[in-house]
Amino acid sequence: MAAAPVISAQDIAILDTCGGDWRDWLITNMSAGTAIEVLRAQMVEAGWTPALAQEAIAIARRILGLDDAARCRPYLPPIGNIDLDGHPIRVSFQSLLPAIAVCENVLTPSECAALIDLGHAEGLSRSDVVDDEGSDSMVHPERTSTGMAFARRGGDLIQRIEDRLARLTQWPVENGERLQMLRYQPGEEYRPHYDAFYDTVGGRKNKELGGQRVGTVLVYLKAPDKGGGTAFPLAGLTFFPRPGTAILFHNVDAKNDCLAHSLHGGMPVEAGEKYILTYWQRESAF
Ligand code: PD2
Ligand code: ZN
Repeated sequence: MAAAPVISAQDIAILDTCGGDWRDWLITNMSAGTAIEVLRAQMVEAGWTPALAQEAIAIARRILGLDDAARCRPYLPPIGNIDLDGHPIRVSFQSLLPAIAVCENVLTPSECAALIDLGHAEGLSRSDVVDDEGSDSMVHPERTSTGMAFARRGGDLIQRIEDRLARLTQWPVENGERLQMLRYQPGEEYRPHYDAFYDTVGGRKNKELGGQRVGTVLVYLKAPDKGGGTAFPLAGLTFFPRPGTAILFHNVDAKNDCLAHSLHGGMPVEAGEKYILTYWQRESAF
């Protein structure tokens, strides 16, 4: 058994620098796997000096027994403007539990249209889900969209988008699954679910190569006329599709197990059509 961490009175005093509530806040969000840069930015904004925030973060990590590997997950940029080699992106929303960032203009209108055309040219079929019993995947009433998956590095457009999403999240492109394009017609939905693999026969089999699905990027390509929002029921959040806007979030806690608060779903489309690009990011290259 690992030795219990040694926590001194001085450590506790540092955690309580800005009042006792910060200790719970830090431990809760760190257990949930929130990226350290995000925690640090919030603390500094609330009045912590950067040095003390860094020390408090290190103490909380020691209390939770987190090693360096536990910290690794896709970066979620804080609210503000980003320039990715001349491509401007606006981060307009951020939450901590689960860690979510909403980024506008991740794809341009012409990229959205080109992806839809390319997806259709390759052909759509009924979407599937992971089979927890062991076979690879299965059609299930919880996911009624149609869709397809683009080959990794499959052409200039796909490469450019994979590279942009990898740069935005500072997560290796080799860890990304194939980009999937999904189409939802009226009545179609993806009921609330987790993107992370469970500890089941099927989940463990999927993790053999590439490990856990630590992050998800959803990019809206076309908005429906009504319905079709992406909901996080345990966080009380719903995002409505806007073409080009991406929702980035973490699926796992600090130990890379499925994070309860990451429960999310695509609400039924009520009128029109919704198109979305899904990019699941793994723990390691595969
Ligand atoms: O289409 C959506 O809004 C949606 C919601 C939840 C897509 C996914 N999950 C997914 O593809 O994982
Ligand atoms: Zn999902």
